[in-house]
Amino acid sequence: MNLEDYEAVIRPLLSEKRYRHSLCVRDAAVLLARKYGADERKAAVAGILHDAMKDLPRQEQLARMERYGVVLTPLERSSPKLWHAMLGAAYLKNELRITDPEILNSVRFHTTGRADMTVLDKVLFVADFISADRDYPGVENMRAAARDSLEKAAVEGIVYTVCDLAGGHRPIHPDTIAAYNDMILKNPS
Ligand code: DGI
Ligand code: FE
Ligand code: FE
Repeated sequence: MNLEDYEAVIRPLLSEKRYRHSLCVRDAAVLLARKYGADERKAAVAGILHDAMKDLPRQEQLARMERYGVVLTPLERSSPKLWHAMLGAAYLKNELRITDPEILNSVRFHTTGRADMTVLDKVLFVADFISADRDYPGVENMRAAARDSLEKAAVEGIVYTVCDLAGGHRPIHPDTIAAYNDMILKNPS
């Protein structure tokens, strides 16, 4: 399938707002890939598709995870916002027949991060924070960090996520903790 086909695939799955978000993440991911040396086409595919399952009702997300053999830990079951990343990767593999492990992993870990993130993982992770549709306090700082260093921007992103989750007394996924520790150990400040 080409990129336009993937756009057509997600259009009926997503709200207008999230469809626009997906195209903005695609654009941001392609620019970051060009700047930091990831495969631009893989970045485009991952960007377009990363939230493909996000707007499905929870019951349908659960049903599809069952169908694709995605097994949830108790923490994952209790955090529905994590589902669309794991389910998204399984959907790309099972329905869209995408076999490239780099694309599948970047989608799978776009919400939590993970230890030893690849350049493509970080490209998608950071693109999701700085895409043109994002408008949160501090987004300009994230955009500036991303112009300066992909690592720095990824650290800022994971620190924000960990602080936000802990501040809200929400569970933090082991992959998020692993991403945080790995990045802090590699980028001491
Ligand atoms: O899908 P998007 O909204 O574009 O962005 P995303 O996939 O990064 O999802 C962000 C949401 O995921 C946000 O509400 C916080 C939640 N989240 C991220 N990491 C964790 C998490 N939730 C839990 N419980 N644990 C995590 O480690
Ligand atoms: Fe997402
Ligand atoms: Fe997103």
